[in-house]
Amino acid sequence: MLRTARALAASVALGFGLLIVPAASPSPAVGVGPLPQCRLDDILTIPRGYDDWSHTLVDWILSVGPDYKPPDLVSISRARVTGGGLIREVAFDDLVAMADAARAHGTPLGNVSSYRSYKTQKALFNSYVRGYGYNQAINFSARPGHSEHQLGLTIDFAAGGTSTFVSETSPTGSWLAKNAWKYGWLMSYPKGKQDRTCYSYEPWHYRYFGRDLAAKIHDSGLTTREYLWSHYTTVDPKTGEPVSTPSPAPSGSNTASLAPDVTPPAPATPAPQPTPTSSASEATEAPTLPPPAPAGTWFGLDPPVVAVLVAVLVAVLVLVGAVAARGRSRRSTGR
Ligand code: DAL
Ligand code: ZN
Repeated sequence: MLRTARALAASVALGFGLLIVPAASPSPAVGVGPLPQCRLDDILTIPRGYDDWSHTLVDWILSVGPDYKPPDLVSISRARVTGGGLIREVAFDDLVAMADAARAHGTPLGNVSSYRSYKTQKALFNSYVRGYGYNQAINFSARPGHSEHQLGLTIDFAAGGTSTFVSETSPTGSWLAKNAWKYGWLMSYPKGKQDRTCYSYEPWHYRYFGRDLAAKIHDSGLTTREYLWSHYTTVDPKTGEPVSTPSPAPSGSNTASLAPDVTPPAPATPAPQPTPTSSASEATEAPTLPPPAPAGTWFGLDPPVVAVLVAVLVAVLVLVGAVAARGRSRRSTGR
């Protein structure tokens, strides 16, 4: 019995031990830099005109607001990328070129999720909050208004014909990591850079910048967030006030093409909000998928849950072994 108790304690300890386990670049304004710390806020980003697409920044702090909906969304399947969904027409030709090159290499592209409206992002974020809790969800899902998917310039890639996010070790993910920048696309949340991007590693999430700007960002070695803050973003990250720009304003940053102005929503609170349902067309074009297994989870389960499951499993195995051994010992002693 003592042996069984010891084995049980060991198995529980083992369980918990596992816990350890081709658009021209816009003329640069002078971005406000230095890079602000990751902080949850709801400041309207500047610039955010629909013509400012290549240098509009959304992150933990900056939002495009609920009414931002790009006017030129087109179907991704026309680029012979599987999975449906929508992308801005400004990104379409380079998506076709990249998809053709990927196919020629033997690694055709698929789309898991692309344009998402404010409403769809809100439903998605809230579903993650329900599944993982607010403090985890903010590391891998943008709050509504803060997602690059709402810009209509972003694709979460899969291998063609599948709906599983690529990893950088998969043939398709590795091809993208090496070549996407040549076609104007960059991975927004690379490995080991969460202190700068605010989000955990997403080897499938690529945003379009146009070939010129993507090449500059790629060559700089900076993350896209760092580059945009230091070169183009002209809003004070604390006050939300515009910051004056001594050099020529970025192209298209005049008010004529400014996306709808909105009152910034109230600062985020940890309380999850009720989930609205997506419209049928959004559901078709930008399906809300079951939560992926974000970095730091095992098969979609939180580490503490996995640890407890493993501990229970090991304990059951030990108990079964102990009972069997006892039965054998009784038989051998004739009792
Ligand atoms: N997963 C990224 C951060 C998004 O929700 O836009
Ligand atoms: Zn994404």
